[in-house]
Amino acid sequence: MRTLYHHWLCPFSREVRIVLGEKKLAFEMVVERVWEQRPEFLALNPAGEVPVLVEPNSAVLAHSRAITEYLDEIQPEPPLMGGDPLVRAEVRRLVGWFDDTFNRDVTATLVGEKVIKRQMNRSGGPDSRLIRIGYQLIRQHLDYLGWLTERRRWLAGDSFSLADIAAGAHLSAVDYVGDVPWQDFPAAKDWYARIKSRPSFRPLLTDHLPGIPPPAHYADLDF
Ligand SMILES: N[C@@H](CCC(=O)N[C@@H](CS)C(=O)NCC(=O)O)C(=O)O
Repeated sequence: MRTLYHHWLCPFSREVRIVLGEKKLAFEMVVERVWEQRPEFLALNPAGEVPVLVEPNSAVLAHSRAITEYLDEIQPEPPLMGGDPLVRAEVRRLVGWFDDTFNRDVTATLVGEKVIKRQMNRSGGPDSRLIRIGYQLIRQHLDYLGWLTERRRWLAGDSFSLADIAAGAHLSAVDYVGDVPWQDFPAAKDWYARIKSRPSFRPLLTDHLPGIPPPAHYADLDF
């Protein structure tokens, strides 16, 4: 069996879960408390980060981009990278945008400060200055997302791709903590409604972290 080491609100792990769902590849999940730095886990990934995917033949893959592109190569249907080199470059740019820029500006500040810090029992409460910055910056990102979807059917062009998956994974983690001002950004909201209704996305909507329930609209397709 294929095994994914993950953490519930880790956007990078969520990307891999969605890709496995799109590709209809069966897998089991193991929650890894990365902050414990278990020697057995460090032996799988010396970076000490989730996601890590262990294949049925025991091959070990680490890093979300390495894993998602690998899965797209071994299971080409449905294609998630685009066939044209220019489209592939745009898919990669946008995956980088969400995994690097959006993550730094929004996911790491809102989800990181409010939930992950608490789970890791790190000293000190959430940094309210960082959270305020996250609230400001998410508005710019939602504006950009809406701008893209008003010009293209999906984020990188005509087809659903890893770019939509990366954006959906990050936004779903932020939505779990109730911090996405969807009502002010109707174009981004329309795009997210389409993402939410995909079967590959449904399992994420049933996630419930012990002691940290999601807001009511989190799993609602008509939010
Ligand atoms: N660039 C990596 C980032 C993965 C990452 O940051 N994972 C976080 C959880 S979302 C982690 O495992 N952090 C471990 C730690 O901070 O000790 C990827 O795309 O896979």
